[in-house]
Amino acid sequence: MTAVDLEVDQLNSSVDALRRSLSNRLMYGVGKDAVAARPQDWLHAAALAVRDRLVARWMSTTRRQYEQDVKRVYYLSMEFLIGRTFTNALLALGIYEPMKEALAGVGVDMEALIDLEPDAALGNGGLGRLAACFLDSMATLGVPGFGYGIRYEYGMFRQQIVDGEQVETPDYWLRSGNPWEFPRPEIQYPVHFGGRTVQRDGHVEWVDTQHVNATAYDTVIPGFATSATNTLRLWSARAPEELDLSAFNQGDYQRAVETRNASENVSRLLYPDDSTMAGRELRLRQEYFFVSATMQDLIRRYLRTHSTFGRFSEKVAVHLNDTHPVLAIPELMRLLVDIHRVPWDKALAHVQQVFSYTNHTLMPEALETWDVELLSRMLPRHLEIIFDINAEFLRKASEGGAHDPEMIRRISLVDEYGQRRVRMAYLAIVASHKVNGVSKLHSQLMTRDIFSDFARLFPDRFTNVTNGITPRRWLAQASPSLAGLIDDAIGPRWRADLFELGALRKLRGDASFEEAFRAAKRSNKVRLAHRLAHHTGLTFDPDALFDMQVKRIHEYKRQLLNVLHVIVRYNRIRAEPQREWTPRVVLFAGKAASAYRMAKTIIKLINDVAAKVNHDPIVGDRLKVVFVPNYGVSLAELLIPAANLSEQISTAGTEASGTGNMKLALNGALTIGTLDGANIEICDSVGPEHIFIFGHTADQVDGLRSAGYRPRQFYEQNAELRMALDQIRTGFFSPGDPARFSDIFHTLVDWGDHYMVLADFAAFVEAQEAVDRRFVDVPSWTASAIENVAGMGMFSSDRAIAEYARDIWRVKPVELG
Ligand code: 26V
Repeated sequence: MTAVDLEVDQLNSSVDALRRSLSNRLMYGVGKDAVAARPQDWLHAAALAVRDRLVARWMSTTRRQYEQDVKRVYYLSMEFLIGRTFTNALLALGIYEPMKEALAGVGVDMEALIDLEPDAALGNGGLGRLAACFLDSMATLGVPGFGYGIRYEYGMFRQQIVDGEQVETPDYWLRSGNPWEFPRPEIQYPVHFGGRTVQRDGHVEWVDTQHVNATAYDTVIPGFATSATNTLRLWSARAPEELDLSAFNQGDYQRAVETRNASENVSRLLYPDDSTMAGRELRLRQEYFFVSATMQDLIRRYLRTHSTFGRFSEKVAVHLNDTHPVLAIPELMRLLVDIHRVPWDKALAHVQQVFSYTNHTLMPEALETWDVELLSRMLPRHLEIIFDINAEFLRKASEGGAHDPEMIRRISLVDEYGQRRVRMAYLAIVASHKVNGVSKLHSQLMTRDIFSDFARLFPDRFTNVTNGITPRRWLAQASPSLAGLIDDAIGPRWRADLFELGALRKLRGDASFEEAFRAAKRSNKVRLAHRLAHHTGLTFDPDALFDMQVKRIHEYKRQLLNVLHVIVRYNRIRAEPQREWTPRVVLFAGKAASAYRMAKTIIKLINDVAAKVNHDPIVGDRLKVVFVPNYGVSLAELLIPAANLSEQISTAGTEASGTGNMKLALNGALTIGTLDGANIEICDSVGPEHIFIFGHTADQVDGLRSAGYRPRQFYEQNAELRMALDQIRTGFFSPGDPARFSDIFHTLVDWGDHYMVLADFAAFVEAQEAVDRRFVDVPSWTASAIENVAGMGMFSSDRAIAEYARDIWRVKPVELG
């Protein structure tokens, strides 16, 4: 490597310079003449022109980090739900308008191009989107952070609705190439599987393995209004050159190629299930694949500037986004002890100082455990290391007073009841210095319930960092109308300091601001109504209340509670069509895990109810129900700014935080919600008079459950509820197949109603009536909507990342000078 300074063109971002870049990139980057260029080609050229402008910043940030020998954060996540990059990058660089003009100058409409970009949908839901918001905030704050994950060829499936049912189609998002990534074929690490361990000269060797290579693809993550950038490095599997040469030499060319393909399957697809721990072998391979490459890469980077591991924990922080990357712990131990010959005790001390872990769910069925037998076949050395960590942990725990054998069995990293399994969350806790939940309530419940033994053993280890969202994507980008209005009112600084939104409170009672606020909101509703009209054939009154529940379909999120209210409202309108009704459009969107039967039945029910309601002439514009297909980041950017009401109605104690709740409130929707997850903190921030809270609290849920919950009593005692449930049971919404929804009925009425839908039903309907009354009081609703926006300061992911940086990672921003 030589160290001369490159003589490169300094790229400015005037309209003229951008227009030249567009032409250059179309011709030299895409290889097309203007006469032959399709819109796709222009998008590609425009993306390259933008990327060029990020690269200079990227190089200089990386140099600075290197010169200052900064502590780096490695954010390990199986999922990064990035969405589109084009607009985001334009806004970060402050060149949205000049680029629009430059494109217009070559005869291209930028708005049309924007919609051609496929989403990078490398995640299921909240956990993956949180990782993407965190990357944005780390870059914006100048925190030297690297995202590490998998470059799935197939992201989250596309959802179509056919006859009211979810149909999944593969999402081959790389079809037209990905202009944002830099392939790094020279950065490649072998990742081994299988084999056995042997002792040699007092050291363990892992031998007779098979391996696949992990190769790096880098994406620049720009910070907003700063020249700081970070890197997202995603690994892709490549079969080693020599793989199955033996078959090749025997003339079996096809088998050789097939074996190569099979070994590359490890980075083929994102598992689209965020509800159950499915326990698939390929999933475990994925988890090990990406953490092994990542640990090798970070050690290489550390050793470029250090000759011993003495300062390892001063320079490295590794964050585990849930347990999916937990194998990074035994992998780092293996690399330190077996390869770099660091003594076990020192290595374990390093590991405990560098690792931290975020838990994202209390649901037992989503907590990862892996079969010991499977681990012993796939990763025998790692299993030994886990056993050794466990033995040491249990020895210390019993020295510290945990003598009770029942307690030892409970806290063991290995579940010995039945088939032996490794409890990945326990491994994460034992080997990390900090463990956090994602909202105040979640962090409390985590230490009170699922991790209570560990919270007693390591009280200082547990903490809370309430989630946040990036205001750049979720307000500036998603709602230019509202963002522009806020700029006019209080200036543009809220983008980098969301607490600035508090200044909107000064405009309380300012009639012209309130009027403009309503107009901005209305324009977003019109924008959405246009798109929906296009593919539903229905028309929507933009002055109706837009009521939204947009999130994964899960029983605990209680889309069923929402549907029951819709049915009751429908019955009421039919019973008294002459009464004044507050017109509503109830929107649902979300994907169901492909194997989650009940979630899929819920989608079908929503669509059957929608068909009935929307075509009932008595109802007219007073109630419309829509299931918008294929929820994802880009659709969320269209839906959320158009919402008046945000449905956050999970059973208290089940939603770890929620982040959709924050996105909707930031866009001026009022929340109807339970005291669950971050709803509680949203209520504290905006004030109880600006939110509709209903239902059992987490403690009351526990109380009801232990007192013996009898859902049938609610069914029997509430006539409207009974009518709605009977309509579901008897085929009122599915006359061609009357038994279609009988399982829904029985789940709620006879089989225990685990998520206590019926227990919260009456309170929910009452809260919805309060919503109706408020909405028609236009000044009062507007004032509350503005209070919601004004109160969202603390829900910026910048605040969350600042807390992680200070309390958990102990890193400082890079100095850009
Ligand atoms: C779970 C699982 C289970 C095992 C294997 C595959 C897999 C993949 C994804 C998940 C995700 C479940 C955890 C999750 O997304 N939690 C959500 O995290 C958000 C960010 O902290 C939070 O706002 C949501 O409340 C929480 O449900």
